Amino acid sequence: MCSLLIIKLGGSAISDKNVPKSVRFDVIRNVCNDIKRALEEDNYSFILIHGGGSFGHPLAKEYNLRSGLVHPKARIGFSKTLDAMRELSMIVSNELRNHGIPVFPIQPSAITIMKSGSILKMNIDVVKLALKKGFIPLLWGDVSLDPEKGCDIVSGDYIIEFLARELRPNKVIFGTDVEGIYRDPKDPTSLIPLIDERNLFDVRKFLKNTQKIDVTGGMIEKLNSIVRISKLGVLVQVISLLSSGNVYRAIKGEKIGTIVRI
Ligand code: IP8
Repeated sequence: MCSLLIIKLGGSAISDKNVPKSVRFDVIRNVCNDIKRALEEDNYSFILIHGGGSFGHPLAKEYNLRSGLVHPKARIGFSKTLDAMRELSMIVSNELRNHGIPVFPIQPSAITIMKSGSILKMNIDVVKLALKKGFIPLLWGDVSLDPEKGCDIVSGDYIIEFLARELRPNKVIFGTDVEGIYRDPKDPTSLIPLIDERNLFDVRKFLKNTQKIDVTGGMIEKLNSIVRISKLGVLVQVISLLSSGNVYRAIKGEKIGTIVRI
């Protein structure tokens, strides 16, 4: 049976969050090489999800899109953010295709409705059929409509959680700009190799004191999402995309970064 893996290309790894619309092509190309290599060796199915990075987050913040259609120019801001994310996804899909990977970009804002901060509906029929027909679906953190407050931001992590619930992948790999989850992000020796129910409470406590926040939450929000995925019985691994070969290693089951098994 062919394994299904969902891989997140974190926005802070594939772009520089401090420089608007900046792209780390070297990081994207490393990921492409790793996926290509794995596909040449084995019969994997992949779904790729990328984050907002310096394309989505600054605009989402500027127009306060998590609060709904409240900013005087919220609709313009929504539309700008949507297109900024399409720009980034075009860059990612171009690179994947240049590496011979049959990517199928699927715009989340066209298939998703959010309500009260979570996904109310997401039509993933095309994602499922694309997989069956040998494509690699690519989705991304995006804007979304909300029937009550008007709009919201659908984080790539929410999309992953939704897909994990529906498709029960063999593994979810979160590619970030750090080696994994740390007890203290300033201390490189404090990487946590395994999070399970024995240390989860402590890890949550450490992260509450040290996290960085973006419009869709910081590491603690990510950890909550990871824990929910892990509770479905899906193996989760958090790795850095900045070191080349890491995605390949994680696909192959090497114990790098942080493994979460609750
Ligand atoms: O970086 C956020 O996606 P994330 C998407 O996966 C936008 O949380 C538009 C800010």
